[in-house]
Parts: sequence; C-alpha cells; structure tokens
Amino acid sequence: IGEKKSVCPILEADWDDLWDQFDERRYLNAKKWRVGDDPYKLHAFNQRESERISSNRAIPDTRHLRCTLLMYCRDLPPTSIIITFHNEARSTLLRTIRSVLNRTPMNLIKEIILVDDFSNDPGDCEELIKLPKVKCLRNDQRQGLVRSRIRGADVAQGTTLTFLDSHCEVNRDWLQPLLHRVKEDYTRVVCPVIDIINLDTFSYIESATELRGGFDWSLHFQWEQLSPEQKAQRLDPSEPIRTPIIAGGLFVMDKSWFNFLGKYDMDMDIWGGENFEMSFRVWMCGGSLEIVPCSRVGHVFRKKHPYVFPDGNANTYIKNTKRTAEVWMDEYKQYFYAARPFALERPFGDIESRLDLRRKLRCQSFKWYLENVYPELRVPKDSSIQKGTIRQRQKCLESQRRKNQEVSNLKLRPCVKIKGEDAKSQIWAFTYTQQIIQEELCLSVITFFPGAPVVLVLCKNGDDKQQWTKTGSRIEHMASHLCLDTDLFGDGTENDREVVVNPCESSLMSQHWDMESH
Ligand code: UD2
Ligand code: MN
Repeated sequence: IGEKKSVCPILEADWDDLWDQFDERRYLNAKKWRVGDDPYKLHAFNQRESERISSNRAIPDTRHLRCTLLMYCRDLPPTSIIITFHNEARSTLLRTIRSVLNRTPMNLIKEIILVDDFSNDPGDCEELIKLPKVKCLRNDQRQGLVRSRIRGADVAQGTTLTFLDSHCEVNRDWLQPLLHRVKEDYTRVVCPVIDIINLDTFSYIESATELRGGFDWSLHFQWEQLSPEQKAQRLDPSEPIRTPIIAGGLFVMDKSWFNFLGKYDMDMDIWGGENFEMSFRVWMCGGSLEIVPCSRVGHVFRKKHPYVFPDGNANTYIKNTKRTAEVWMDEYKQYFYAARPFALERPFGDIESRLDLRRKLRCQSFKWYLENVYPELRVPKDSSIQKGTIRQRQKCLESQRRKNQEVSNLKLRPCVKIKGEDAKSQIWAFTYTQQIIQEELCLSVITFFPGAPVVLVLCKNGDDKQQWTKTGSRIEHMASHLCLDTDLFGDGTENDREVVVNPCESSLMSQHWDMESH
C-alpha cells in the first residue's frame, strides 16, 4: 500500500450560518426523556443516553488505514439521501442528519429526503426542514418502510438513491466509495460496513469487516464470516465484498436501475423481508450486491421493535417473506415452508404483478442464484413437514399463549377437537432443523436442571436450546440431553400437568410421546 489513486481535494463547506437558523435545543427539549420514565420505553434504546450525547459528536474513524489513502474525484454525481422513520427519537434522527451534513462533501448531497411514516408528532420531521438540504414528506397514514422508501425515491432528484435508517451516524468519507462503485457500474447495489452504536451507552463500535450477509431457509438474515478461501483471495482490504444478501437499511443504488428493477414490492407492510426480495431480484435480474469496506456507517441495533405492527409482528413478517418466497424462490420455496410450516396457511395477497415483473425482466432462476451467488447455502435433504398433535395417552401438548409476552407456557391438557379439527393450540410441527414449532414460536428450555420448565419462545435458528431429537417415543432436548416430560405441580390434579425436562428414563410413561399427523 502507499500510492494515492487520484488526487482530488474534498470540499468542506462551512455550515455555521445555516445551522444558526435551526434551534436545536428547542427541537430536542420539546420531546425529552423525563426523570422517572423508563428510558427504553419509547425507542427500545437508551433515550436518556442518546440525549446526553451531542448531535455533533466525533466518532472513531473505523476504516482500514488503506482506505485513508484512497481519494475519490469530485465528479461523482450528487445523491438523494432517503431516510424514512416512524416515531424515531428526535436525538437520533437529528444526529443521523448532522453526521451526514458534517461528514459528506456538500456537492455530493442533492437533498436529504425525510419520509415521516405517520409519526405521532408531525413536528419531528417538519421542524428539520430548516436544516440545509433537508426536505420532509409526511404520510397521512402508516405505510411501512417499503412504501415510504418508494415515496421518497419517486420524488428524488439525484441520479442515485442513498437509503439510511433514522438512527445512524455516517463515518468519515462514507459516501464517496459507495458512489464511486455505482458510477463505475450502475448495476451494483452497494452497502457500507455497518458499525455498531451500542443501544445502552451509544458508544460507537467498529464491527468486523470480513463479513457478508447470509441467511438460512427460514429466511432469517445473519452476518457470516468469509470462508478461509474467500479471505485468502482478498489481497487488498479495501476491496468490496460481494454479498448474497444485504441487511436492508443502508445502501446506494442508481435511481434508473432501482426503477427498472421494479423498485420494491409495494404490498410489503411495515417491516421485514424486503431485503430478501431486493437482494434476490438484484442478483437474479442482472445486478450485484456488495459491501464496501472503506465506507462505514454506525447504526443502533435493537433487540425489539419499538413500534406497533397494526397486523401483528409475526403476521407481517411472514406475509412479507412469503411473498418473497413465492415470487423468487421457485421450487426451493419448499425448504422455506419446511422450516416455517405455519407460513403455508398464511395469507400473502396477490403476487401476479411481481411475477409479471420477473418474467418481463427475464430474470435467472433461484437455482442459478444458489449455484452462482450463494453455493454455501446447503440444500436440505428433506423438506417433508411433520405436523400434528404431540400426545401422551389422551392428553396433548398445548400452548398457553399470552399476548405481549416474550415467553409463553405449555401444559398437558385433554386433546381437543373443534369441528373435527385439532385445536390450533395443540398443533405442532417438527422441522428438519429439529425445532418443535407452533406459528413463530419454538419449544425451548432456558436453564437446564431436572424438572426445568419447557417454554415457548421466538424461533431462532442454530440455537440448540430449541433443538430436539426423537428417539423412539422419547423426545430429547439436544443442549441438555434431558427428555421431554411432565410433572405434577400447582393444584396437583392430573388435568393440569406442567411440561418439563428430566433425565431420560425409557421406562417412564410420562416421557412417552406420540406424534399424530394433522
Ligand atoms: C433492518 C434494516 C432495516 C430494514 C429491516 C428489514 C439495517 C441497518 N436496518 O432492520 O432498514 O431493511 O432490517 O425490514 O440494515 N420504519 C418506517 N415505518 C415503519 C417501520 C419502520 O419508516 O412502519 C423505519 C424506521 O424508523 C427505521 C427503518 O424504517 O428508520 C428501519 O426500521 P428498524 O430500524 O426498526 O429496522 P432494523 O434496523 O431492525
Ligand atoms: Mn434500524
């Protein structure tokens, strides 16, 4: 390393004058966290800490040294930055915008388009138009991030679109390497490396560079290490990394290419799944996806959604991912259904126009995608779905779901039929991933000890606390090697047995289970 690729001075504008027109303190003070309130309640991150930190703070430059030696020319085209949000904290929204204004050459920003997805307070967005380059659009009803992004993209005047979440901080020279890659080849869809802004302390943490986006057959996104061979091939740490899928929130795309490829699936609601749809479409229809290590943007990763899903979180996610599977995955969608059997029965709307789009664009098959883009994704041997009741004599395993609770309980109850059908709360699926699933929840044991309760939690792949093996009529918990069992608790009546795990004992009738197909 050493030589500079090209020498172009970067203009740093003096924004002090413009900032004077915006009364930051007033904007922030109007919606501050109050002593006594839970600082996580509204945003699922520490609002109090976010407000303590300046909107203008410095963050560590997390790029590889090599990146600091690359220079990018000024003839890059200005981009439209699109940020959609629903009830974002004012402090994080403002810090997102300030970081953009502070760390981007002004001639590269055509505009910053905020799309307020029907937040409670219109002022969150409107008051920000006093900032340079900032425009504000407000939805008159909740649309979700997909339709909000399309709305922003439709009015964008730049030749490229740059999408950001509303709780980011862009790092030094983040935009130039992205625009540079798109300028070289407009079919590239490019992402920064996403650094982590800690949700408790708001410290800015460098994340690993040698990662790419991947997923499993349940269509759950995950970061993946590059393989040793892929690492060995990377001689230059500033080289872009091709990725099978993008995280979804932060990327640059040529505007005409975005439109040509069919924007987004307009019928996807609120949150989730759109990154799969976009990623499959881009690869299969002639483009590519890459992560550019010299571009860094911090993002506040949260553990849960702070906002309401009008149709329910799980329903929405399944609808969106099912649309993706049905339009793009061809015969391979069977593996999605095998991993998420309850998605089969779910409504997902009309997909005709998206299928038309796929035909019109003459896109490749999903098989092609697997062979050429993501050969590492193993195709399971078995996609059969085993679904039915799990019985102990005349009793059935039953979920006792409670709304808005992360963990639900289980009971052994008399088997119930409603109009000849097994009761929904008593139907389970055994998947090839060795999970026992009902809707989006999985049987799990959280702490291991004889008599430990078996509970229902959100399914998470690769978590051996959620994996079970059937050996004969026993069901063994993989992580603890304990067996599914029932115990008399509480009122001690036979009608209300708790479901637990105990040391495996083949003679015990309470560890004897039958699966009866549905
Ligand atoms: C990730 C992506 C996110 C999106 C999502 C899948 C990153 C860093 N983030 O989830 O961009 O692709 O995966 O769908 O890659 N919002 C609305 N209207 C809504 C709901 C959300 O405008 O009804 C906004 C929200 O304020 C935020 C953005 O959409 O700015 C993404 O939502 P998120 O931050 O809750 O999603 P995240 O980061 O968990
Ligand atoms: Mn986010």
